[in-house]
Amino acid sequence: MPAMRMVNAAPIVTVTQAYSSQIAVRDKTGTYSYTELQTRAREVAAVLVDREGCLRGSRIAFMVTPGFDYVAILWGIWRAGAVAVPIGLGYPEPEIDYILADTQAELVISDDSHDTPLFSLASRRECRSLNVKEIRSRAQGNLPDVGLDQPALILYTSGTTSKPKGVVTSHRNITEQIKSLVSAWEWRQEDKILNVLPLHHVHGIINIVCCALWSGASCQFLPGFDVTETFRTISQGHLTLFMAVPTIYSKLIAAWEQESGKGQARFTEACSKMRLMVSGSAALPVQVLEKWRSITGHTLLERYGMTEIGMALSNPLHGDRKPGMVGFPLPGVTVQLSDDQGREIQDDGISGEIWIKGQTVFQEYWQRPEATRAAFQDGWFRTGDIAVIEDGYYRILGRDSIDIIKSGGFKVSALEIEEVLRGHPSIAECSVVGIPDPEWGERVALVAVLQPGQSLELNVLRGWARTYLSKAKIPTRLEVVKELPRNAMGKVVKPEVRKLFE
Ligand code: MCA
Ligand code: AMP
Repeated sequence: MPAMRMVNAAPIVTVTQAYSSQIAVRDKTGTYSYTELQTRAREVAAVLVDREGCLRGSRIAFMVTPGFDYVAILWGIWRAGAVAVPIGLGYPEPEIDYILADTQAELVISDDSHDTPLFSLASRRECRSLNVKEIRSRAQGNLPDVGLDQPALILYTSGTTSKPKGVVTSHRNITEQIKSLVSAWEWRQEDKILNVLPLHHVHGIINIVCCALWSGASCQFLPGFDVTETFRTISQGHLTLFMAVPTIYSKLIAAWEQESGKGQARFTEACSKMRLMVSGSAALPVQVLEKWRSITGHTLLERYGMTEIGMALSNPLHGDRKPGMVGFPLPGVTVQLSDDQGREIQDDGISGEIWIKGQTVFQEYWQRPEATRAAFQDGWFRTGDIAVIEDGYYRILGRDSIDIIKSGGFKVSALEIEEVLRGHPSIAECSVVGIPDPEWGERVALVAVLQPGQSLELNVLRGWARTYLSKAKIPTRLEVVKELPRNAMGKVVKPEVRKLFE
């Protein structure tokens, strides 16, 4: 086995040493230069190594508000040689606990806004806790070298199994994902981007934060998405780039429509000054693309990606962006459409599964060798997404599994939701499907057979589910039926379940 290539620090950390006094991060606490970010990240790493000793490969889970502290913690974890596990900030206790247990996290880090219930869950697992405030040190101790093929990040993604899987990417994977996008979208030092996305997914972490910082650009953070605040910040007119999921564009369109003529004009002018606006994580409805173009003059650049592979396909920065299409392979990414025998489809107009190869592709599912093996064939990662090529552009047609739902840009598993909802005292049997929705892409819809003598209101169910499921997984539609549609084998027929909502 060849020796792992070692570097002084993760490439994203090293590259930015050149940018010293430029503004790296703006958040509600202030404005921070690259030097300040480097210093704080080193401080975080020094404290971690000092307290914990050798951290190579240790999983450190964290819940920190997007902003300067978040980036410093992420980089500090990487400088200390550990593996970063960002947890969704709105997650209910069982979802947090699942990640702590699955990663066997050795340490959790949090700010004041998120230490409850994280620290108590951690202590039950004999996992140590650290508040961002406690990280104050003048320690200048030696930090370890970092192997490029060392695991860097574990992000949780839902799939066709009932529980989410940890997707492990190395420093090399992350570096290649960043380089591909920086080159394709011509990121530059003058860029200013706003992040409103959650930072436990590739879209926010890699496409926005890491690409901006790799390029010496500046990244402004809102603590989370808030349509009024996002509208106001964009309207200030200082941004050059914006990236979001289709649901956010829909919400901004609705906000624009509510504005006075003056407010509309200011927003329109601010957007028209930007150089690029990108949509991804879910299919961008053509009506949203067209409405956005009529408001801002921008044809949104739609691209396609996945947690396991970063970004794979993109409409061009220069050239025709085709509505309903996701463009063509990004630099460094090899893509093929495969038929069900695993043969490459050569002809335009014939659909197949998207298969991906390249150094952007993840290493493995955390501690799931079987799932990892099943995800690859002949060295290709099988995405499960079905597409067709038309005039050289890929068009996504859907997924091979009805149990995967994309809602608000979050991927959720119908099986995971069903398992939780079967625990509701009024529910005897249930089936969950995604139904198309113009705002959310898909909505989570529940069909339930009730226990004898029971009744069930959607609002009551939603209130109950909040304890166990994050927002995107909680059903917003409910049909109560006498029995679930089943085939001769007794299996629930999900297309029939979907029809109940038509
Ligand atoms: C929230 N609500 C929903 C949903 N989510 N209703 C239906 N479907 C949903 N999915 C409800 C809440 O329960 C609440 O209702 C109300 O909407 C407001 O909730 P809130 O969370 O405040 O909504 P929001 O802030 O407006 O959130 C919408 C959002 C969010 C900003 C679009 O979903 C989001 O951040 N999405 C981005 C996800 C993302 O980054 N994906 C990237 C992963 P009530 O008021 O009744 O309680 S994919 C990826 O990384 C790959 C690689 C890729 O290709 O990019
Ligand atoms: P995730 O697992 O959360 O990383 O979500 C990845 C999935 O989002 C992909 O497998 C696709 O199904 C979907 N996706 C991402 N971008 C697009 C897009 N532009 N159009 C349609 N689906 C997309």
